[in-house]
Amino acid sequence: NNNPNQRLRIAIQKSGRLSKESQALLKSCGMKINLREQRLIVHSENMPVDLLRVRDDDIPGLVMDGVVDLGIIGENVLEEECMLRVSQHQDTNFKLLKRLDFGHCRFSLAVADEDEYTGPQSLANKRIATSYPGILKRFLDEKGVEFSTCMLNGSVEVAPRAGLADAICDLVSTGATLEANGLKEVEVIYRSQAVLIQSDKKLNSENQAFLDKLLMRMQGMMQAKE
Ligand code: PRT
Ligand code: ZN
Repeated sequence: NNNPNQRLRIAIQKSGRLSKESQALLKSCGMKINLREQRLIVHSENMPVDLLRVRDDDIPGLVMDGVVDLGIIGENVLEEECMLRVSQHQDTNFKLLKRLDFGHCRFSLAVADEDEYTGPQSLANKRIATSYPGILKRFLDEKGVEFSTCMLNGSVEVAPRAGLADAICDLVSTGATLEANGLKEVEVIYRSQAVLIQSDKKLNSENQAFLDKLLMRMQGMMQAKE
């Protein structure tokens, strides 16, 4: 264990679509955190917790490797990391503690408005731009559709117009981005929301007791919101 002070470590997205609500959730449980500073690690002032603020893509691996105890992450990123690790024969151990009911989105295939789409077979031998190639490949493999990918970590929605790909597979919430780019959603292949995950590494008894309390408070907060 390379955690000398034995405080509970929680990884959250530093800035992006999950960060505000991740912070709000912890604060609603009574955790005092000073997030004005742009630091990687923030120590809670009133609880035995250190927050690690990182890119969302790093969170599943940090939890699976036991570098942090807990993480708040979108299921799509978690699933993609699991698939990558399985393919590389690495550990994928973690516990799903809670679905958090924010960060809802769907991971969908989309094609140009004018393109004909009658089912996954319409994508045979096409090139598909995406940031999550593992989930996409699993879906099209199951359908027996051969395709190639164009890996993009941003601007996926402009790929067809730019001539980089024939179709895209991207996260959608309102659908406004697809519409603005002349694309239509033709297949939802995965539904995602933010989740709280825990490393398989055993916690010391104080941290375990503290985590139990935190989870009770979270449960209470989430029920109150309903
Ligand atoms: O910098 P870092 O790597 O941490 O962040 P990121 O840019 O990789 O991720 P970020 O902050 O964009 O998203 C984090 C997580 O939020 C995602 O992994 C999802 O689990 C969740 N989420 C929920 C979304 C959306 N909704 C969403 N709409 N992630 C991205 N989008 C994007 C989408 O890619 C597209 O560009 O929003 C656009 C579509 O939105 P609509 O409303 O126009 O349909
Ligand atoms: Zn990311």
